[in-house]
Amino acid sequence: MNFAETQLRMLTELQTNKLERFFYILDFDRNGIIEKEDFIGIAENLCILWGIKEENEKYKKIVSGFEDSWNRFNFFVNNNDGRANWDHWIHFAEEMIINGDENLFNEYVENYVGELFDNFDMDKDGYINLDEFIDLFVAYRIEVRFAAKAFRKLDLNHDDLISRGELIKAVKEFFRSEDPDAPGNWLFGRGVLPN
Ligand SMILES: [Ca+2]
Ligand SMILES: [Ca+2]
Ligand SMILES: [Ca+2]
Repeated sequence: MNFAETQLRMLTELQTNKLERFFYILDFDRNGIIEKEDFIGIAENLCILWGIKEENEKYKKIVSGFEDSWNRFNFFVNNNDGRANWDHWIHFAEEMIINGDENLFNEYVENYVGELFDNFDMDKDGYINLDEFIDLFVAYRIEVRFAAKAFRKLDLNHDDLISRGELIKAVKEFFRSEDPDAPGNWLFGRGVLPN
């Protein structure tokens, strides 16, 4: 291994930009820290969107799904510290997402995509359709006007469904790609952010 290969790759501006957006989306109450309450807030938002009342069994199921997501996020990103600030997140991203072991990165992405399917593939057909994708945008309070375009970008084979494989590719590109034209940049709307 030569010296260049042992150097940590630095985050590019585009990657930082996308990681910032991801942080912003997860920090549901916008207090600059990602905590369990943010994940619960997103779950509750979804329940309101789907008209599911608190006394309904489904409500508990959705909230506990997001609790599981939080537990995994907390485990991966901040060693179960209970809260992740921007420094935690960017440190994790640089070490694990950009420079990390390929197998761990793949595991992280597959876990994450599994969560998205658990939480948003409402009809359990193994695909995310446009309606389900719009729900994801609404739940995370992403500007919905970008949802249809983002959906078309991520639907690589144009069958009007996002498959698990397509979503895995999108998440990988979202986290890692330095290419401003990568379709995965659209995972959470509007491609490359203007500065
Ligand atoms: Ca927060
Ligand atoms: Ca579905
Ligand atoms: Ca497709």
